[in-house]
Amino acid sequence: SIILTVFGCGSQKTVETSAKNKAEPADSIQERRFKLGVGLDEKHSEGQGAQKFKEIVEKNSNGKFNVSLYYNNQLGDDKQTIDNLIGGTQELGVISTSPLASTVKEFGIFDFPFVFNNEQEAYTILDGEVGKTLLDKLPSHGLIGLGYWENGFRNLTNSKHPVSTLEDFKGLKIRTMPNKVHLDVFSALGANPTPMAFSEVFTALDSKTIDGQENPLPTIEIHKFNEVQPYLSMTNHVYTPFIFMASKKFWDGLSDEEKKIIQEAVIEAGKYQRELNIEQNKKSLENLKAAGMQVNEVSDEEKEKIKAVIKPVIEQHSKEIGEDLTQKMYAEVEKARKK
Ligand code: TK8
Repeated sequence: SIILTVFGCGSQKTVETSAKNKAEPADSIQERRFKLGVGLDEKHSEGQGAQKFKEIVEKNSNGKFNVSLYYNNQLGDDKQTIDNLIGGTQELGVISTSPLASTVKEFGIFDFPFVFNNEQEAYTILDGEVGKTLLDKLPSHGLIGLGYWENGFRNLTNSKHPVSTLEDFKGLKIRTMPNKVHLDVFSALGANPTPMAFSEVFTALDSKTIDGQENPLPTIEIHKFNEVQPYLSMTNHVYTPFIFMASKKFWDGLSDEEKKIIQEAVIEAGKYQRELNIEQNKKSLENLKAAGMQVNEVSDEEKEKIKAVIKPVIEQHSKEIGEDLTQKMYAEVEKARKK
């Protein structure tokens, strides 16, 4: 940027102009290399979305930006990613919103079970006012929220028995994400929840340290959980968003034009990622069945029992997070349903 020396009021001040005031706009895109880390495999829609992001950003910066992609938590698990971004050792990352709730508690509203009936409802809330309110809470923590991608509706797998009733949860040692709402929900169901980083789950399942885990179908298939988990229960108990974040330390050093290129690519690649994820979700169910997993549905009647048991847990968390925000989310879901 340009340093101007301003004379006035008898004092001499130095003013730094922002890049957008510069005479040559082309100069506001500099040659940059940055890292984007994602938790899941290259084959998963998250990995594919990251590739799409790289393509768009490199093209729209006329080749000035160079994005290095890291899959499978190579730069660290979700919690580590948050620290890396805050510290500025990693520029960009995609994680589930759930582990972010220990940094910004309001993200916990997306861990409330059975809020959304389908992906479209989730998009309305995430891309609307509620989603934006939450993104706006990140900069004061050294993070920039650029948009929501999709992890998706979670289903339960385990090695003991089919889970089709409330009773069936009792005593199951289930890995949860590091997140208070998830922990309390599975405790209320009578399970024995163990929070654990995603990268440790396969080994823990394989060695029977834990009985089960819950994740969207594409993760269960692509990360081969079916090889160590015979039972899949279609609980669809909660929708987990992915959040695409930047390090504030990195972001603050970018020109407006550079920020725009990255921001727009997050949204465009996100559209692609969400569509692909819905396709992968459908295909994964067929593939998991074909691979021999025993799949069962959970009846609406049992789901009502489950909801009743976890109701006090959600009420407690709503109070801690803030009733205004939770009420707003429910109101927006109702509005989306009426459309
Ligand atoms: C991957 C995680 C994963 C999440 C989990 O980094 O931890 O189970 O569902 O997708 O974000």
